[in-house]
Amino acid sequence: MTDTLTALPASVADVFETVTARNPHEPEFQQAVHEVLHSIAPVVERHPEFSDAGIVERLVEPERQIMFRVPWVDDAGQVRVNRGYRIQFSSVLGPYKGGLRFHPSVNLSIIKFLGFEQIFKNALTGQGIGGAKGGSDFDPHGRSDAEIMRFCQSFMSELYRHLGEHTDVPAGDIGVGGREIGFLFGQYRKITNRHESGMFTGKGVQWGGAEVRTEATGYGAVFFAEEMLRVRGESLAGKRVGVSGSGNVAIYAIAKARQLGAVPVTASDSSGYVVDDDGIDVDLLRQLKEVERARISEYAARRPSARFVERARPWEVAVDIAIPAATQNELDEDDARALIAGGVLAVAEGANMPSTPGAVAALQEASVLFGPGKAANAGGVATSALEMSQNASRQRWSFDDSEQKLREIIADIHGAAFDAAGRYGRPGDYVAGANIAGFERVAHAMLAQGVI
Ligand code: NDP
Ligand code: 2IT
Repeated sequence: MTDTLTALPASVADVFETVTARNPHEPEFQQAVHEVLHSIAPVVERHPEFSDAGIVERLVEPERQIMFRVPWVDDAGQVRVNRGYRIQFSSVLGPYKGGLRFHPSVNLSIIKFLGFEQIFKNALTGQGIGGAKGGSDFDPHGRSDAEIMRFCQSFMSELYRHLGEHTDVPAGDIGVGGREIGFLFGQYRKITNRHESGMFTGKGVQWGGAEVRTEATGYGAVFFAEEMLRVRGESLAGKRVGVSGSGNVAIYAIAKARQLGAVPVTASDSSGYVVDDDGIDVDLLRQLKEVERARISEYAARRPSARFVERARPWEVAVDIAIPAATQNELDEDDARALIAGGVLAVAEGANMPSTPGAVAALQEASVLFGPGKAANAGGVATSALEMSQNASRQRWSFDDSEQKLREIIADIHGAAFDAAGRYGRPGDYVAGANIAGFERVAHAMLAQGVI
């Protein structure tokens, strides 16, 4: 966490005090909870029945937390041990649903912040899915396919007992893409002796995966930006777009921005960023990142119009629209001020919690349209839910139909967030609106289902 958190209204301050006391070494989790509590305080004040039923107190405590050993053998024959996690946060609206992240920075705080965010994001999709997240501190970078397979098999050998199409349905996240999902799904199938397609989403389209799931998060973030711009009578055509990251979300945000007539000019990874005023070449980026698993500097080495800036973040490049799509807290207040100075109109978060609280405040004060991750990147999990329903009914939808459905879902989420912000006297504040709209759905369901 890079900023100090502001004081909260009395209606939610006690809950936050309990959260910090009970989870003292979890800054990212505290940051995510703080933002939601700040937004929903007026809702809690308007609904005394929520307080009577302990809705918020229950919501900030995961239903179940699973941590486990993941032993595996590397190519040199050495035994390695990682730690695995699955935080099953809320199942009030449906089976637990949320991705798995493999990255060396993974710890309990990171997985809990992601699982907490997922509750409200999934509620916003309106598709009957609960909130969860999991992963491991395993680093896939530089590992052979055989090592990745052995790790995934070991990870699933423990996690399988907690999963199932009606219980808990994982998907990808940082470090977990098509290759990892294949190995994880295969091991689940082997152990359980069931071809239970709907127990994992993001599967290959040849073996139960849905069209557009791969593209959905990035496409959805661009659609969300388009929706916000429309409110101001603007469009994407001709706009310069700054994207961070060069993984699943970033690649397909760049691709959709180009298709809609914008000019995506940056991409990055943990080593630095590239800027390409001719517009990022999507085919080259996909070849480098999806096939060769190369570093981003290689893009500039192969593309004359691009240059590589080492150990820096792309927010110093002037753009009209910014789409952070790498990781949490990657856009701080100084970055926000640089974007504002460069004339940014809108920020749509492709990643989860990429903007620090100070950055969000600076952008909103400058009247920059700000789409928070739980609304702007919900297209991924929404399309996961479409995959689950196709698996359950043994249907296959076309790419075009699926993309059209994604567009409609994003428009609905934008509408729900916009409307909730207006109802609570915060017009245009999509952070408040998304938190309130998601919370309302969860809180009413919790009230109806009793103290469990
Ligand atoms: P990928 O693993 O495909 O790509 C991650 C990208 O972000 C890589 O370019 C990576 O660079 C960079 N990155 C990761 N960690 C860091 C870091 N600590 N510092 C700098 N760069 C970093 O992941 P995704 O594209 O799937 O996920 C990106 C974000 O989007 C995450 O916040 C994720 O939670 C969120 N998200 C993903 C969804 C999905 O469907 N995949 C859905 C909704 C949100 P490097 O290779 O150098 O590490
Ligand atoms: O953060 C997210 O929403 C994801 N990583 C996708 C979750 C999912 O189950 O598709």
